[in-house]
Formats: sequence, structure tokens, C-alpha cells
Amino acid sequence: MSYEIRKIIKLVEEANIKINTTNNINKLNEIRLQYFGNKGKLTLQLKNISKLKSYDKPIIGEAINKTKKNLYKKFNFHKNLLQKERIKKKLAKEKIDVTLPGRGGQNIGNFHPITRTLYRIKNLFFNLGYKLVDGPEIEDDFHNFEALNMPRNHPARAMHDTFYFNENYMLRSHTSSILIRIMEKKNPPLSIIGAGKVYRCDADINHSPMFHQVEGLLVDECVSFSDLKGTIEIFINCFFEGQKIEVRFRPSYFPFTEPSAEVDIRMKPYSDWLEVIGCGMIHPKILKRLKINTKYSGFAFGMGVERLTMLRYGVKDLRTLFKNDIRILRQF
Ligand code: 2NM
Repeated sequence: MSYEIRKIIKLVEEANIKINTTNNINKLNEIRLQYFGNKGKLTLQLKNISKLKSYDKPIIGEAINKTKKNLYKKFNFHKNLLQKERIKKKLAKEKIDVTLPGRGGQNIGNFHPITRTLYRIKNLFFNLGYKLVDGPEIEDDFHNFEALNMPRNHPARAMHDTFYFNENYMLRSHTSSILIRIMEKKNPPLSIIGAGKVYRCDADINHSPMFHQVEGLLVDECVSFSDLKGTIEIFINCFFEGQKIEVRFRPSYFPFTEPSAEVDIRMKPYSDWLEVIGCGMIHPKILKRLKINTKYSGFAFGMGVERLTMLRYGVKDLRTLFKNDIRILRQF
């Protein structure tokens, strides 16, 4: 074997060892240059061919070229291997376990106290067989006032009480309009509650321009004031579950009921009577205007959700409920 061939074999062995023992792509590139670069060891061998004897040239030349090809393959194979390993390592390092809990601790949301009270009231009436109905928050004069026996000159219609869009349209100032719309469409017997946001031009520790009401009615044959009284008493005792509550009905006035009453309750730690519900027998004028058969009569009632929330949770200032201070809301 010629000296040149042996030299090439030695170079190849040397290169192979270097390739196989490196675990770094940059180093692998350096090795490639050491052999195949401009001044690389194999490149120099190729350049030296011209100095060889003419009958050696083709054999040596072919040997070098074959070696070059083989070594290139080895380089690429090893490079591939290293690249794959690098990606694998990177992925392992960047892997996110999506099943781990968040770093900020687990904050489970809950319902706003007003929402909780709304659910509570609705559920109590569902248990008594009432159905929930709904209506628009933007109302017309007829459904918000006229149909409720509140004619043009009624004081509650004053600009400073109601948010008007124009002559005919306004934000509903009570949920009664929901009930009127149902009575227009459906025949008795009816036992329904309407609940939602209502709007009035008012703001202090006991008033907010937007608040929530639940109103209900029952229309059937032979409905009496004692049915109303029993319903309200059951409701109050269930709502303030477990607390000793005194209930009294005090004569009052609403344009839409006759007779009308205000329901007061007394409970510890309060010593005063607190007004919580307005109610009465639906005014015959209202039933007549809605063309409801005279064999029917009914009672209706209405309550403020914020007020019941304040009593149930001992909140002293209504505005606390509208601040949306997360530290306060978390306590409920
Ligand atoms: C109240 C008090 C008394 C009431 C009456 C009606 C309807 F639609 F039947 F006429 N809806 N709501 C009513 C009656 C509301 O809230 C203090």
C-alpha cells in the first residue's frame, strides 16, 4: 500500500473518532473544516495529487474522493443526531405541565350577593308554583305607567324620578311592566314573578339609580287578601330561614292595588319595624283595562332585592353592594 493511501486511512480513522466523540454541533463544524476546509487535511492531500507519479494519481484521487463522500455522510448523520438531541433537550426544558395549579393560588369566583338574593327569592316562589317571566328594560308609557293606573299627571311620572328617552320611551321604573305584558297575552289562572333591573333618578345611602326588584302576582277565581297574607308570610319566614321574624301588614296606598298594604318585619338585632314588601289586591281598573274576565281577581306584591340583601347580610350602606370591591365580595 502506498504511503499516500495509508496516510488517508489514518486521517479517516482520526476524523471518525473525532466525529463520534463530539457532542456539540459547533465543534462538529470545526472538525469538518479541519478536514475539508481550504486548508483542511484532506483538501491538502487532494492538492498534493499533482506532485504524485502519474500512475498513482487516479487511484489516490479516487480514494480521496470516496473518503470525502463517506466522511461527509458521517458528518451529516452525526449533525442530524445532535440537532435532534438538542431539540429534545429544549422541549424537555420548556415543557409545561398544564395540570399544575396556577401560581397565584386558586381563586374560585362566586356570585354577587345581589345575584344570590335574586336566586333565593326566585327559588322560594318556584317552590310555591310560580313561573318566572321577563320583559324589556326599555319600556313604553303604556306598560310602565298607563296600564298601572298611573295617568299623565301622576307624580311618579315626574322627570326627576324616571329616565326618559323621549315622550313615549323610558327605562322601566319598576318590574310591574313585565307582569302587565304577560296579563295582556295570557289568560288566568296565572301565578308569575318578574325580576330584574329597574331605574330611577335617585342616589344616596339607600338609593341607587339602578336597582333590582322582584314582583309577583296571582290571578284566579276567588283570590282573597288572606291568600296574599299567607303567601307573604310563608315567603318571609323561608327567606329569613331560622331567624325569629315578626311580620305586620300596614295599610298603604299604591295606584295599582286596592286595598294596598306595606309589609314590615322586625328581627334581631334591629329594634325598629322595617318595610320590606309592598302588596295588595290588583286594582279592578287594571284587570278591566286588560279585558280580564270579571270572575277573576288577584293579588300582587313587589320587593327590592338590594334591601333584602342588606338585611340578610347585615350590609349598612347600599353603595357597598355596587363598589365591586373584591375584598368585600369575597366575604359572601
Ligand atoms: C308593588 C306593590 C303592590 C304590582 C302590581 C302589579 C300589577 F301588574 F299586577 F299591576 N305588579 N306589581 C305591585 C303591587 C307592586 O310593589 C311595591
